[in-house]
This record gives sequence, C-alpha cells and structure tokens, in this order.
Amino acid sequence: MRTTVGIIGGGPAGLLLARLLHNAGVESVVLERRDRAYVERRQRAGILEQATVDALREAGAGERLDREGMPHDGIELRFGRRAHRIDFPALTGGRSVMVYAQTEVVKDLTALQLAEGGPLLFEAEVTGIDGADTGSPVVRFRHEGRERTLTCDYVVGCDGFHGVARDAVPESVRTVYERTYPYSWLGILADAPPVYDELIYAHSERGFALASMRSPSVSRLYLQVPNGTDPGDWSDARVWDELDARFATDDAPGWKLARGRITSKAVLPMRSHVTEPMRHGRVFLAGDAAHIVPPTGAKGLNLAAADVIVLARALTAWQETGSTGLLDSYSDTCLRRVWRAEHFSYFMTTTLHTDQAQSAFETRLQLAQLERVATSPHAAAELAENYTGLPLPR
Ligand code: FAS
Ligand code: PHB
Repeated sequence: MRTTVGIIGGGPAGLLLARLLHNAGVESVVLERRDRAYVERRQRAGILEQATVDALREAGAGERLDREGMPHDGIELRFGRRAHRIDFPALTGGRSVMVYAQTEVVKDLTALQLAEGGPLLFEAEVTGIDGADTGSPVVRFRHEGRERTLTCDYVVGCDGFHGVARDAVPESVRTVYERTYPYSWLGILADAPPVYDELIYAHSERGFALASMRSPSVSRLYLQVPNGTDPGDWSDARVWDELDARFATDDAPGWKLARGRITSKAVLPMRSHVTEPMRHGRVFLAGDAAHIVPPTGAKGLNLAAADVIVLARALTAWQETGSTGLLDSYSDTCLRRVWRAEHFSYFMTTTLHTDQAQSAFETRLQLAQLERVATSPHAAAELAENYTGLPLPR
C-alpha cells in the first residue's frame, strides 16, 4: 500500500488527524490494532476543551456532540468539609468545557472515516517503521494473517502509550521524562443519575474522589486507591459508601449520591510522561504516544487533539506549498503546551490526593493552596484558565 500520511492508531488522535487531513485534501491511511467494538467501548476521558469541540465540529463530527454534549460552566471543589464553586466564564472571559465521553468522540469519528474518509483498517497491528529518516518511511503491519507494508511520505504515531511509534525516535536523540504517582484511581460507571450539575473534585483525609457524568442517567465516578488495588476488593456497597464519605461536607449534611447498577469497575494507574522530541525524520508522535498526564486535570484527550490540530495544519501547508516550516516547528510548538498541561495535571493531582505517606505538614499545605483558590480570584482564574484550555498555538 502507499499513501501520503500513514497514521498508526485509530484512537481520538489518529481519527481526528485523518478527518482534518481528509478535509484539507491530504490522503491518509489509519491502521488500528484492535477491532472497532473494542476501540469504541474503551472507557476513557469525559471533558472536552473548547478548542477540541471546535476541531470536532470543523472535522464534521460535531452534530451529535452539539445534541448530546453537556456544556459545563464550572466545577466544585470540596475540601475541609466545605464546597467551593469555580465559575469558568466569570474567571476566563467566557470560556467553558463540554462533557462528552471519549467513547462517543471515537464512535463519531470512526463512522465518518468509514463513510467518507480514507482507509481505516481494524485489527491491523503495526510491528515497526523502517526508513524514518528517509523520504519514504515504510510502516510494517500484520492484517488478516498477512505481513503487509504501507509506504508513506510521512508517518504519524497516534498509537498511545503502549504503541511502537515512539521507538522510531532513536535513544541517542530521545529524552524521556516521567513520574509515577503513589496512588491510582478506581473508576466506575453506574446507571445512577448524577445528583450534581457540575463535576465535583474532593480532597479528604480518606483520599481523593471525583464525581463526573456521561448523561443525565449515567454517572462516572472515581476514587483514589493504592497502586496495585484489585477492583474485585471493592464491592458496590463499599464503593458507594466510600464515595459518600469523601464528598461529605458540613455545608450539606446528609448529601448522598444516587446509587445504581455499577456497569464497569477498573483501576487506572497515574503517571506523567513526556518523550522529546515528538518527531524523528519523517515520523511524528501525537497524543498519548508522546505524552501522558494524570487524568485529574482532564487534559489527556485535549492534548491529543491539540497535537493533531497543529500537525494537520503543518502537513496541509507542506502539501500545498512544499514548505516544511510548520513541520519543523511541530515538536517545539506542541511541547510548550504539553509541559503547561503536565504542570497543571501535576498541580491538580498533588493538591487533591492525600498520599498515605505524606506528612501532616504536607496536608496543611494542600489545604492552604485550596483555600487560596477558594478565596482569591487570581488563583481561581489560574485554575479555570488551565482547566478550560489555553489558546491553541497559531
Ligand atoms: P489512545 O491510547 O486513545 O489510542 C491509541 C490507539 O492506537 C489505540 O486504539 C490502540 O489500540 C492503537 N494502537 C496501539 N498500538 C498499536 C499498533 N502497534 N498498531 C496499531 N494500532 C495500535 N484522559 C482524561 O482526560 N480523562 C480521563 O478520565 C482519562 N481516563 C483514562 C483511562 C485510561 C485507562 C487510559 C489509558 C487513559 C485515560 N485518559 C483520560 C487519557 C486518554 O483519554 C488519552 O489521553 C487519549 O486516549 C489519547 O488518545 P490517543 O493519543 O489517540 O491514544
Ligand atoms: C471523566 O468524566 O471521565 C473525567 C472528568 C474529569 C477528569 C477526569 C475524568 O479530570
């Protein structure tokens, strides 16, 4: 096979890139290791920044998003048994976020790609990339029991943290930055109506908890748990009781979550990771293939979208003018935004989670920081600006 842009991975980064390129008249082929049902049901992110929403609309994937997505103008912080709302539009000059699950984004982009895009091959596992620093890199993949190749002008690794594209950046030029956190999240999906209008992030001496949602009848909830936790150790009753305990405040005594059937329970490790540079020769990295953030700041999916928006512009400029200027600046352009999001995600994670090994002094520092956010419009604006998403690089 031969194409202009070979895209490894049919997650949100790969699919959005394929759509943006298609709309600009740039040919691509998407190779996805898993089958369609697996990719579409994989529970991941839930919050879209405005720039991500705009890109999905531009890609032609905004119709169901605009119908079923839930605009949110703020979040609630609970700490010291009190609640405090962060008002996004008031603090950011009008910005907000959209609650629309990554599973739905993937379904919308997959349907579009199959209906009117270039080839999207499922169960096509990429085994390696040859000639990254030549003019026609070759992607090797296995599909329908056959070893095949895809010759490209450019290759983009959108294959996530466990993909193969990162290996195209030789160790001699690659720098990896990473941090593993001393706790994980137990995430549940429940057929229970959210009894809250906006997301609740709770700091408590029992540990962090987050109340999110997928629809007016489906709750998405997370509990901080020790690394290595077995979800099987958490009965439904234990999950609900612990969530209620961590969200408890004196402002609303007796406040409780609505309970319902838990349909999914999984433990998610927390890590930060950045691979620099996000390019080698004619192979580019985008999304989780290049960077990982702990989900506390709701940045993962949005960073992936930002990468491919920048890269789609660069590849389009190259095809239209032959100029590689934007391609040459891609890595530096994206890494500035990546590191800002890495810091924000680190800030949200270390301020809201109580690590069993932390000292009483560190807990008081967390509470002092949260109190600062609750009482200073400047501190609150810093959180609101980062959460709703900083402007994309032009
Ligand atoms: P993805 O990992 O989504 O997609 C990569 C794709 O490449 C996958 O479909 C994979 O099958 C495919 N692939 C891998 N190797 C391949 C190969 N060799 N050949 C072909 N295809 C290959 N972010 C949040 O903001 N909030 C959250 O709550 C949140 N929860 C998360 C929970 C989990 C368990 C994980 C892992 C991540 C979570 N994230 C969350 C982050 C997540 O949303 C990512 O940021 C987002 O999926 C990034 O999208 P992609 O870069 O497309 O990578
Ligand atoms: C989610 O809805 O899955 C979600 C929302 C906000 C986060 C993390 C996850 O910070």
